[in-house]
Amino acid sequence: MIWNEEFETLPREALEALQLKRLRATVERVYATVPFYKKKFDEMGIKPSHIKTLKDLQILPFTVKNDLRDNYPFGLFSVPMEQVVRVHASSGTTGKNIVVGYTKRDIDTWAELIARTLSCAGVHRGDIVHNAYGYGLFTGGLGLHYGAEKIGASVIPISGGNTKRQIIIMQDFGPTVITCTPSYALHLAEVAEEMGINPGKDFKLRVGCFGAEPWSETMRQQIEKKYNIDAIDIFGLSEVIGPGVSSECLEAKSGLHVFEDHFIPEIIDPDTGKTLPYGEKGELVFTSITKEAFPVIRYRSRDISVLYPEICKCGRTFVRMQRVTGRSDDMLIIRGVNVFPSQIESVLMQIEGVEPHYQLIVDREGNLDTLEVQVEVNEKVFSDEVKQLERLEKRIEKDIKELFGVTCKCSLVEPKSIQRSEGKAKRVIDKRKI
Ligand code: DLL
Repeated sequence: MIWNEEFETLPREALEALQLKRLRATVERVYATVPFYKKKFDEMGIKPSHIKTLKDLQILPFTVKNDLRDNYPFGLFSVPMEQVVRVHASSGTTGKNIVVGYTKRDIDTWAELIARTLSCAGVHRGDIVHNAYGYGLFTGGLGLHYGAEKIGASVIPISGGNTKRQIIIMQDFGPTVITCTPSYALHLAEVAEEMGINPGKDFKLRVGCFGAEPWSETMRQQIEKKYNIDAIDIFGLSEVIGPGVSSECLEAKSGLHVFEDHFIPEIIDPDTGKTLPYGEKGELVFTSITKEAFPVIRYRSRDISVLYPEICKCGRTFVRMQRVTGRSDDMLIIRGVNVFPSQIESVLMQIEGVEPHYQLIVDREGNLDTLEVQVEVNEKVFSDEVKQLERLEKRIEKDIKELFGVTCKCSLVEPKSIQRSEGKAKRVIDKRKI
C-alpha cells in the first residue's frame, strides 16, 4: 500500500527536477539564515547560485556531529525560536546532547514520512499500534506516534520499559502492529513466554516496524517466527528528521526506500570523502531538502550501507539502501541508546583515583544488551576496603545511568591490568552476535 502515490512513484526525471528545485531553495536558505553554513561556504568560495545541477551537491562541505555540538543547543536552527514548536535530542560524542528542532510544517512533514513508513508495512486505518519506542527527547516514540495518527490508526503510546505491563496490554488491547527496537521485540517475546503467553498465538499482531539499532536477517526470522508476523526494517536519525528517512516495503523486504523527495542520499568513501557510485559500499550522507527549522547539508551519518536504484516490485521509484551493517565511527547502540566511548570516559575522568585506562564490554544476555565498564584505579584506591570500592562502582554506575540513560555494571580493576595497546587503544569489546 502506497501512502502518497504522487510522490513515491515519481519517474526519476521528474523526481530529480523536484530534488534540484528543493536543494537550491535549501542551500539559499541555510546561506541566508545559518551563520555556520555561510561562513563555511564563504571560506570555500561557494555561493548558492553555484548549485546548477544535482551533481553540484558534491561541491558542498559535509556537516558532522561535532558541528552540531559546537553550535549547541540552537546555533544551527534556520528559523527564530518563535517558529520552533518541538525539539528533540540525541547523543553527541561527548557528554552533551545534540539538539534538533522542528517547525509546525516540519512536524507535518515528519508525520507524512511516518505515514509512508507505516504504509510500506501495510499498516492502515483501523490498525491498533503498540508504540514501544521511547517517548521523550528520543525521536522514536513521538515520531511514530504522529504518523500512526495521521493514517488513522489507534495508537497505544506505551513507550519503553515496564515489560510485563506491556504484555498485559498487548493481550487486552489486541494491537495489530508493534513498533520498537528489534532487540526489545525479542525481549518482550521472551518475557511473554515466561508468563505462559505464546506471542505467536495469544496476540493479534500482524506486522512490526523495527529500527533504531542494527539488526540482521537472522533476527528478522526469529522475530517473525516468534510472533508470527512480518518484520519490517525502518531507518532514520535525529539529525536528518528521526525515523521516517527510509523504510522497507512489505512486498519485497529487500532494502529500505529512501524518501528522496525530502532527503538526498549519497554514499561516500569514509576515508577520502569521495562520492561513490550506486552499488558500492560506504558511508551514508544525507541532505534534507524540505526541512525548515533544522536543514542539514551533506550530513555524515557514519552508517555503512549501499544504495541501489533498481525499481522495486512494490512500484516505489525511490532508491533503496541496504540495511545498515555497521558504522564508520565508534558509536555503540545499547538498548536503543546511542553511546560514544568518549562519553563514558568523560564520566570516569571526573572521579579521583580513576585511571584513564578502561574497557567497555558489550554483550547480549537473552535478548538484552549489557554493558560492563572495566576501569583501572590507582594503587591508593585499590588498597581501600572492598566496601569502599563497591561504593565507587555504584557511584560510577549511577552517574552513567543519570547522564546517558544506560544501565551498566562497573568493575574497578587493579592498576596496569587492562591491556595496553601500541596504537589506538581498544576501548570496546563487542561480543554481541546479531
Ligand atoms: O534511532 C531514529 C529511529 C527511531 C529510527 C525509531 C528508527 C526507529 P537516533 O537516536 O539519532 O535516531 O540514532 C540514529 O541509529 O545513525 C543508525 O546508526 C541507527 N539506526 C537507526 N535505525 C536503524 C536501522 C533513531 N533500521 C542511529 N538499522 C543511526 C540500523 C539504525 N541502524
